[in-house]
Amino acid sequence: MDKKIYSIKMRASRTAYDGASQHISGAERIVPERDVQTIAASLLERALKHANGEPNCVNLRLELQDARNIQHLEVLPVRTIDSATPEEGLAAMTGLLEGAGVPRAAEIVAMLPQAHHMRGAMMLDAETLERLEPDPRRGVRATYMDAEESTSGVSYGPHKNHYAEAIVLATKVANAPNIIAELCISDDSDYCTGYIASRELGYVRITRLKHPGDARGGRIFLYRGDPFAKDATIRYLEHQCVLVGGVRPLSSADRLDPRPPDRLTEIKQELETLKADHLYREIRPIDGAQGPRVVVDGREMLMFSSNNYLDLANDARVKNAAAAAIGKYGVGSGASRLTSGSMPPHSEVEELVAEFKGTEAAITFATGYMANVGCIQALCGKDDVVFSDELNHASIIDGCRLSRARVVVYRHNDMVDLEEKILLNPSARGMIVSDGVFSMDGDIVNLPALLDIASRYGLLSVIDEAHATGVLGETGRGVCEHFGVDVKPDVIIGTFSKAVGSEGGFCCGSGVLVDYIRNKARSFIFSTAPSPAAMAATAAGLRIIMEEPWRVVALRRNVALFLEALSEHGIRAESQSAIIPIIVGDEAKAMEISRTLHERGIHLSAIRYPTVGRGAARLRAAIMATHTEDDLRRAAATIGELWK
Ligand code: WAQ
Ligand code: MG
Repeated sequence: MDKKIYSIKMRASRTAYDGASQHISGAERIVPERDVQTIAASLLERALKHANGEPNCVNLRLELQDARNIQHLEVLPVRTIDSATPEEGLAAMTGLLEGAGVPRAAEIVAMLPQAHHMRGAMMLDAETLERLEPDPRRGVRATYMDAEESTSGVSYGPHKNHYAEAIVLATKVANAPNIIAELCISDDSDYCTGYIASRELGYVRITRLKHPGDARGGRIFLYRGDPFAKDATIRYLEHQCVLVGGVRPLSSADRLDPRPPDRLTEIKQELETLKADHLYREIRPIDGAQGPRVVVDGREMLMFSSNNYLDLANDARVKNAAAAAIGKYGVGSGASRLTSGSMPPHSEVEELVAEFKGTEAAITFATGYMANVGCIQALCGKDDVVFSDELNHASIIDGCRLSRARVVVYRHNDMVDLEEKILLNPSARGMIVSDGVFSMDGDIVNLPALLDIASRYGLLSVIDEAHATGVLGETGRGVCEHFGVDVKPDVIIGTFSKAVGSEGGFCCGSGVLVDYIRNKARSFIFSTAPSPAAMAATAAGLRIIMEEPWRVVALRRNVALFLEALSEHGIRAESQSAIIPIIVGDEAKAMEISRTLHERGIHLSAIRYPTVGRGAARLRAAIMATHTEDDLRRAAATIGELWK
C-alpha cells in the first residue's frame, strides 16, 4: 500500500560569462510517483516561458521522500482586507502586528521592502529586531511544501498562482517553532496584494501594499524565543516536508469586510462638490417651441442660447414636412439603415447636403456628435496621428479617443504651431481636424492655411461645420464660402440641429470617402438611423436656406448690431459667427449674471469648466436671424447693467 512520494524542485536562472547567476523563477511540488512526469513537464514549461526572461540553466531536482516523515497541516483560515492605498494597507498590517503583541510593529513593516533582492526571507528577532539568518544575502528559504493533492482545487497552470503558493508557504511557516508571524509583499512588480500570517491571525490578505510597477517586495519571519534555538526553526523551514490540507480557491467568503465600497455615497458627495464650486448643471424647462422668444413657466423670454440661428426649428414648412413624413413613413426608422433599409427622406437629405456643400456625396448620422465620433474613428487607427486644435469640440476629442490614434494637440488656430508639431511628429498617415467655427469662442478656422498644410504633408483635412453651416459665407454654405476657396477639406462634418433647425449629423466628401465611412463608422453602423420625420424636416430646412438667403444676411446684420450695442455699454466682444462670447472669468460671477438675466426675461447661458478652462467662464450669446433690433439692444443693455 505504501506509495512513493517525490518532491520536485525547479529553478531557472541565467548564468553570465563571469559566472554570476541571475534567478528567473522557481517552484516546487510534492507529488505521488504517478504524477511526477506531468508535474515535471509543467514546471519545465513554466521555467522556459517566464516573464522574467529566458533561462540558460534549468535545474529540476527530484527527491524521493519518506512518506512517514511528511507532516500534514490544515490550511490557515483566509480573510481579506481591502485597502484603498498602499499606505492604508501597510497601516492595517502594522495594526494587526501590534494587536498580536509585537512592540516595534511599524519598524518591522518598514523593513519589509529591504528584503527584495533576497531569495529567502529575513528572520527577525521580534524583540531586538536582530537578523537571525545565517546568510543575510540569501535569507531563510521555506521549502518542501505543497498542497495536499486531494483537497487542492486550485489551479497550478504554467503561470504562477500567487495565492495558492503563498497560502501553502504561510501555513508551513506559521507552524514553524518559535515563529510568531510572517509578513510578505511579492517582488513581482504588478502583484500588489500581500499578507500577514500567523496561527492566531490566520492568513490575512491585504489587497494593496504597494503601487503597481514597484518591484520591491520581501518576506519577514518573526522569531520569538531563545536565539540559540533558531537552528531548529531554520531546519524545520528548510527541510521538513509538509503537505497542507484544505487549500481551496479564493472565494467571496474570504473577504474580511464584505461591504463593498459605497459608490453611490461617493457620487452624491461629488455632486455636492460640483454645487459648491458652481459647476453643477441643471436643465431649465421651456414650455414651447424654440424661437427668438420662448415661453418659460407661462412667461415669454428672449432666447439667446439656441443654435436655431435661422429660426427654422418652428418654421411651418419644416413642421409640415415632418408631419407629412410621419403620415407616410411612421415615426421610427427601425434600425441602422444597413439593417432595416433606407427610407427616401434619408437619401434626399444626403443629396441635398452634398449639393449645398458642393461635394460628391454625403452620409447622415443620428446626431452631429455621432458624425464626428464615427468619422474620426473610421478614418484613423492606432498607427495614425491626429493633429487636433486645442479648442476642438468634445465630440472631436471623443472621436480621437475612440480611434486610438495618437493625438497631437496644437495651439488654437495656430498654423505655425500646427506645422511645427507635424514636423516633430512625422507619420505615414494621419489627419488634421478642426472646428470650422469654434463653439465657445465663435472664431473661424484659418482654412486656407490648414488646407495648404494638409496637402503638403499628405494629411486628411477634416472640418466640423456644426456652427458654420447656414451661418458663414454669403449663402450660408460654410467656411469654404467664407474664405472663397475652391479647394474643399477632404471631410466636412456638421449637424442639422443648428441653423437647419432639425436634427441629425452629416459627413460630406468624395464618393469613395463616404462609401468608406458607411462601411467603417461604428456610430453609423451600430446606431438607429434618424427618424424619417427628422430627415424630411432637414430636407425642408436645407431647401429654405438655399431659397431664402436673406436669413443668412439678416443673421450677419444682427451679429454686427449686437456687438455694436455691447460696445456702447462698455463691453468688448468679437465674433464673425453667430456665437458671441462675453468673457467673465469667474465661474460664480458668470452664473450670477446668467441667473439675473433669466429673472429679467433673458435666456442666455453661462459656460464654464469643463466646457471651457477654469477661470475662463463666459456668457455665450447665440444670435438668431429673427431677433429684432429691440431684442438685441435690450439684451445688450441688461448685460451692460449687470456687468458693473
Ligand atoms: N522562502 C522564504 N522567502 C521567500 C521564498 C521562500 N520560499 N520565496 C520568496 N521569498 C521571499 C523573497 O525575498 C521574495 O523577494 C519575497 O519573499 C517575495 O516572494 O493572497 O509572490 O514569491 O494574494 O514574489 C502573496 C500572495 C504572493 C498574496 C507573494 O512572493 C495573496 C509572492 P514572491
Ligand atoms: Mg516573486
